[in-house]
Amino acid sequence: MKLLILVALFGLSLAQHNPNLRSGRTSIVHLFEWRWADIAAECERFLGPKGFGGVQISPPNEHIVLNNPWRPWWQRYQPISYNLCSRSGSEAELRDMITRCNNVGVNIYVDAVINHMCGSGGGEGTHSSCGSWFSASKKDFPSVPYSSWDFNDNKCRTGSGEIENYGDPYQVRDCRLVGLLDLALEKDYVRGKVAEYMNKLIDMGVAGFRVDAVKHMWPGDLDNIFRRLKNLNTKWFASGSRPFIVQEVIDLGGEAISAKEYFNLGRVTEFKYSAKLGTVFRKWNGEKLCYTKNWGEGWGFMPNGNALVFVDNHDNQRGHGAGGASIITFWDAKLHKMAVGYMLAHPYGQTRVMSSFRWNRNIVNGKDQNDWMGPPSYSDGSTKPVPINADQTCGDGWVCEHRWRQITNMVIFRNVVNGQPFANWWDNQSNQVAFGRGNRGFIVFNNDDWALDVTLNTGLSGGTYCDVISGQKEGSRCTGKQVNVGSDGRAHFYISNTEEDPFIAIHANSKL
Ligand code: QV4
Ligand code: CA
Repeated sequence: MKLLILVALFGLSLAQHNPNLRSGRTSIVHLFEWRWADIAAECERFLGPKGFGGVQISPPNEHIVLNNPWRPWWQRYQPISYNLCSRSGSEAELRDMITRCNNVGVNIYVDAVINHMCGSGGGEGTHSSCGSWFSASKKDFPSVPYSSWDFNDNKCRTGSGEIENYGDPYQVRDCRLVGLLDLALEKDYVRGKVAEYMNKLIDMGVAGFRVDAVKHMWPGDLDNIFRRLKNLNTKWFASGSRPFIVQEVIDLGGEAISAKEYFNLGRVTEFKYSAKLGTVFRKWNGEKLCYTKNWGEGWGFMPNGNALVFVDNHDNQRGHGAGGASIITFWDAKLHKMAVGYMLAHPYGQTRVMSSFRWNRNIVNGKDQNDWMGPPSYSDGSTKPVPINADQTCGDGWVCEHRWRQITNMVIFRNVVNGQPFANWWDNQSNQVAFGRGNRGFIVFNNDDWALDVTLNTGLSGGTYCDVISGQKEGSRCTGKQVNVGSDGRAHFYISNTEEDPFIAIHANSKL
């Protein structure tokens, strides 16, 4: 009996590591600050057909609306209630998006902000995305409802009520993160309200959650909440499917709280991956691409089955949350394409691609003065739609990295090589490396300051392949480079270091 219970509990926790991706799809894209109507259209016209597995959306719940600074992106990380009207749209639009994305095989993952409500200095009134009245000073949020009893202030022991020392796990969990009113998640009532919110989304058809600020919540409280979650909606998912859980824990080492405290509850964001990949591609601190032969657990990253990996995220791309100068974003387009290509070719982790908006970046003494700027919007503060140009890129300040040919084609590459082992590694003891995935795909990088000119064993069957970086296969021809693989699996590669994209990728489905 005891054994049975153990097996059941273990099974439950492992299930929450599964992103529930459908039909050979492997990657998630974060459509940061997109409107629900645009995501629905993007699922149908692009993400579904191109093999994307899912979308991480911005927080869908009611949030504070701020004037100073003007409508910052981070106002959505200050909940006012669990009503589903936000800067991205109404509840009806959210429901329509979830349905339409599910119908084309694309999952929706919700960014769940459950550690706190708005900042203590958030004022009083109806400056909220659904117009609900609230009072930050009285800790009164009648639309949930939460009252002052539902917050942690008595539990927090610091003089300021703020987290003052990240070396003290009690402060980190029980005090306010940058002034944000900290919820008492030990209370059955609060747990119930949070679970009710998440279960409503599960019933609407979402596949899981990116849970915000997990370091600031006790694993035991989260365990209790996650156990209250329903199985996924059987209209789209196999019966008994558990919601996927990605926990945001920034653990670069050296803090009191480590990522592994949360491993049994779901996956965890691996921030070391983002920081290290940046240093490697930038060749900082003596790093070289050849040192990534044992990339993954060999670099001290968490176990493969626990990791959610990314090149950059919405915080570190603008210097928030463990954002260092090494992080590679769309602002460094050439390096970004290579780093994302590397991530998508490599078997380690569940991959997430960032899709950003442009802002007026203005770095003074290492700090971006405009790191607060929200998405492209009209003068009334409402978010602009995402227009699609004739060449399939996006307009109006939407970067759409996921639509860059090199990145889209690597999302497809990852689907094609899914389940294949890491194979046929080669390096020049510097920044030229190559590796394959079984007999299904092969990729070659030149991040040195000289040309790459070498014949390599690709592991692929003989034939002519289209490089999916410089172009792709269209009908019976390649729009970019061609690679001839001999019957012995060997192929010659030449990549000039001055090329716009100094890497080549070929796979089973890009064969002529
Ligand atoms: C200010 C002062 C405080 C003061 C407070 C008083 O700085 O010292 O106590 O006023 O009210 C914004 C402002 C911040 C302000 C706060 C409260 O930037 O200056 O405090 O609001 O009004 C995002 C942004 C934050 C933003 C927050 C809420 O990054 O700048 O704060 O949203 O709007 C740690 C965590 C990690 C976190 C990361 C950024 O361990 O969990 O920092 N990452 C997640 C999200 C992130 C989000 C939050 C957590 C909070 O990914 O986007 O923060 O939900 O590493
Ligand atoms: Ca907390």
